[in-house]
Amino acid sequence: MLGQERGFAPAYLGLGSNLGDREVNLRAAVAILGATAGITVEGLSSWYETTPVGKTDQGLFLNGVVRIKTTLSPRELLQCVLAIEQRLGRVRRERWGPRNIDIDILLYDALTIKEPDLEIPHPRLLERAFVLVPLAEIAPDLILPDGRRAREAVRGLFPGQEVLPYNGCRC
Ligand code: X6L
Ligand code: MG
Ligand code: MG
Repeated sequence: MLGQERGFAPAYLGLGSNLGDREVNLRAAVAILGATAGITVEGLSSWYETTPVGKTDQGLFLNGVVRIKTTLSPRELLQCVLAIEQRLGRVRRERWGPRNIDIDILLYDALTIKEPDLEIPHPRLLERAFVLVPLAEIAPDLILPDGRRAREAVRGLFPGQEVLPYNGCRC
């Protein structure tokens, strides 16, 4: 391939919601991603109900991970996920506070980017059970930034961070 041309790059996105109908919010984000030019959804984890990390006095999250292939550059992909958050009505109130939808770029091919508003791989990927568990579900052999496979990274993880399979709302 020549010059800037990249073809389809694999990327992994983390999804999270702890406001409103969490499952509807996550599904809407996946649907919009799949309908976006330059993005193909290749895989989707189960949903996991997870205890909040960082700011702990808020509702339980639903988290999941989606695998895409994309012709968008990392920066175009960032613009795209921010636009999807906007379209789904995300309002940024306090830092680390409750949100109806959060879409984070976890990995983009083998790229490393360190810019103020865009860090890939996601800088806290390896510390977050709510990201690693769904990632390991859909990509157990994926090599992480520390050289381990995803399936290795989830073992013996953070006793404090609960990540439970979500079987749907029974109300
Ligand atoms: C010390 C200080 C240790 C801060 C950890 C961790 C901060 C995670 C922010 C931290 C710290 C975050 C989600 C969440 C958030 C989510 C669950 C964040 C940003 N997003 N908890 N907390 N799922 N379970 O998607 O990730 S806020
Ligand atoms: Mg996040
Ligand atoms: Mg985010």
